[in-house]
Amino acid sequence: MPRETKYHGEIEHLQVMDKDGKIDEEEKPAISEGELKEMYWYMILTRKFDEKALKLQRQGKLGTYASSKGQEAAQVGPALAMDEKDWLFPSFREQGAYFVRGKSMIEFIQYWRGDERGTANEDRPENFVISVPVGSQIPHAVGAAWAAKKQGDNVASLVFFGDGATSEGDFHEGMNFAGTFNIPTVFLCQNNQYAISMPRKDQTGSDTLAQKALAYGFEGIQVDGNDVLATYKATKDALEKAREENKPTMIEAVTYRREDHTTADDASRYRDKEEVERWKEKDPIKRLKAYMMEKKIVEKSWFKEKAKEAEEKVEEAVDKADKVEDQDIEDIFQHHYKEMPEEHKKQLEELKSGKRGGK
Ligand SMILES: Cc1ncc(C[n+]2csc(CCOP(=O)(O)OP(=O)(O)O)c2C)c(N)n1
Repeated sequence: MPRETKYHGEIEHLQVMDKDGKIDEEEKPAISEGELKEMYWYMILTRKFDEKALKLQRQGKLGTYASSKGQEAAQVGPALAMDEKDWLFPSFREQGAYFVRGKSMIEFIQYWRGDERGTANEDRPENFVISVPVGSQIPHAVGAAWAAKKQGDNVASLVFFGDGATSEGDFHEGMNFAGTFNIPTVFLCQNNQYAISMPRKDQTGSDTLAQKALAYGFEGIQVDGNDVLATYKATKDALEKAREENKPTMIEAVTYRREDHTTADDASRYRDKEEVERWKEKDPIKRLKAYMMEKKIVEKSWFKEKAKEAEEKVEEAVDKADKVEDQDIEDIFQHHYKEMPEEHKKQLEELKSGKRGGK
């Protein structure tokens, strides 16, 4: 006799807006025209930043960079659904979410130039630092939400990670803890179809990634990750449930990484152009534009103006980042230990004396 489970193995797939911008009115979240404009603005800003960052990297003016092209809706929608005091735990590809949360582009450029001051978040600790180790931010997000719950703060944490991270122990530990102890965390998996060169189908035998939540005793939902209304709605609902009922949720945002994994990668070696072209058709920015045009929310010229404004903002940030003074060499040794170990002191002295290079 098969044992009945709570979810009967079914995973909901939410789409509010199709690839042509047509809306399912029943699923549409309560959202104002101003909020729609905000969504568009952050998506176009993220796209323009991305384009510029790739150029800077090619010119040798930025270190490695992980593009978010095509994933803007999967980042901007959830970030806009958050309350100011909710905790954000990004990985390394969430510029869209960061910009919504007020992270400056200047700091972001600094970070990708290897300047750790770019991660400074003393003024907004709820915007956690970038996590490059895959999945390590997941237990952090659960821990922060657990602490918040114990303190009686009515906040939730939201953690971004990729499809590849679902194979990491940290993912399973975080999910298990959240399910067991009713932790208010929203697990937002951007399934962008690849973990560097590894396609999603080779990552796991599960039909969906969202269904992994069921094994941990909480809800998993799949959304069209290129539909900003769907990502917004699913995240808003999940965050409310987290804050009000202390229940975690996993959201799988199905999307596509249109560029290389990072600037150190060449995706043409493992996927064909046709696939990339197919996903281009589902562009998240194009579809929101189509919807806004159809509903006559703005004039056609508005989109051009916003694109131009975004380009100007990005250029301005690059100019300012170029003028930031180099960091002090001692900064390399900060934040590791409360007290600097002898070996580090020795290395610092050597650096200062020029024996090891540096300034
Ligand atoms: C613990 C760990 N293992 C391996 C790596 C090398 N690495 C960097 S990104 C990446 C793939 C991540 O794929 P995914 O989680 O799907 O996120 P995406 O890059 O697609 O956004 C790997 C294996 C790493 N940074 N950390």
